[in-house]
Parts: sequence; structure tokens; C-alpha cells
Amino acid sequence: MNTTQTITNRFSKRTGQIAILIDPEKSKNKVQLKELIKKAQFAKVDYLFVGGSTVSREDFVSVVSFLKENSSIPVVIFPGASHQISKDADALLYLSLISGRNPDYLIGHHVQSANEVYAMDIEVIPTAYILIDGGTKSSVAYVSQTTPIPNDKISIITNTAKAGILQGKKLLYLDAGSGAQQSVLPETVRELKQLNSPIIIGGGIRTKEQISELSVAGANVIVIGNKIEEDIDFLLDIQSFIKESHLN
Ligand code: 1GP
Repeated sequence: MNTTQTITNRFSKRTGQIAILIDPEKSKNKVQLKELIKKAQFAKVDYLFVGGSTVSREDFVSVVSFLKENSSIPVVIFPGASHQISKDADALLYLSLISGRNPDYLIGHHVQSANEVYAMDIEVIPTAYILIDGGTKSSVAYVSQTTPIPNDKISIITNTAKAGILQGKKLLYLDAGSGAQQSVLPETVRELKQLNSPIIIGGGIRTKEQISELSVAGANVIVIGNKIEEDIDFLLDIQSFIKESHLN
């Protein structure tokens, strides 16, 4: 376990940073993965997040080491389960699913992997992971057997985030779930911004306008998964967003 807070500090530095989510199960074709890395570097993407709902240990470790060998973008683990860890990554989002009441995702998976994570020289970031209803039943809600918070219940979301911060979480991650119809609302982000904790937003983000709105509302990192899997050229939109935001 590494207590140097390089990635945590980077997260908190500014709003509008971009992470691409790579699901190792869908990234077995290394030629395609190399192409994605090339385009992500060109677009000046800030982070590569790695994780998925149903990934084997072998695929997970192989994709993380491939990314580290072939790119200079920091690799951050966004684990779907306790076996999704690798010593090669730059940081591990140590997620507690605090919108749910399933003990496996609050402490169970953590105990299973603790011995291994403790021995790894990797930045571990205690993260309050909050699922928000995105209008579809997401894989993460199904797999974790938890109910997301309705997206207009801003006071429940805020109280959940506050409880996470009081428990010592260094980061808030609000996720509407992969393929969500409705992403987390900018007004929710604006409200949470007052808690002075870095905020990551993911799930159902498919346009440059959504990225801009969430960034203006105060999201430090915006995570994009599906849209890039479907259309790699969306990285051109991301590139133009990044260019514009660096000019401001
Ligand atoms: C990351 O689950 C999201 O938090 C990714 O969602 O695949 O809908 O971009 P999308």
C-alpha cells in the first residue's frame, strides 16, 4: 500500500478531467486496444480506468500491464470485484458501495483482497461509491444486488456523500451505471461541490455537451465507457473539449 497521493492530488487539481473506462473482457483484441491508446494519448485523455462487472483475474492483469507498457496515461483500477487488482496500475479506487446495504460491497470484498492489496506498492484511494438511478437496470446494481438512489433525491445523495466523507473517503464517485439513459444531473454535482471533495461522475455520458455541463457543475473527472466502445471517433469530440478547457 502506498500513501503517496499522486493520483488523488491530480484528481483534485481541476474540474473537467477525462477518464476512459476500459473493460478487459471487451478488450482482448490487442491491436484495437493499441489503436485506442494511440487515440487517447493524442486526445490528451487524463486517465485510463480499468474494470468491469464480469472480468477474470487473468484478463484483468494482462490488460493493465499492456496499458502500462504501451501508454503514458495513468492507469487507475475501478474494480468490479476483489480479484480485479494489479500491482502494475498507478492507483486503486478502493470502492465502498455506500448507496447500497450489501455488506459484501461495503467490507466483504475488501477483506478478501486486503492481504494482497496491503503488500502492493500502489496508491489506494478510499472512495465513496454512490449508484444513482440512470433509468435502466445497470449491471452494477444487478451484480451488487443494491438499489440505486433516485436521481432527483438530491438530499439523500448529499447525506450519503457526507456520511462517506465522515468515514474518511477521499473521493466521491457517482455512477449512473454503464449505458445509463440519464447521467447524473449537473445540479447534483453542484450541490456536492460544496463538500470540498473531488468528484468523479460516470454512466451514460455520450456527448460533448454533457461533458461540458458536468465539468462546469464541478465534476473533477468524467468517465466515458460505452460511447467510445461504440464509436472510437468520439475521442475527437473529447480532444476538442480538452483543448477548449485547457484554453480557459
Ligand atoms: C463508469 O459505468 C460508467 O462509471 C461508464 O458508463 O459505459 O455508460 O459510459 P458508460
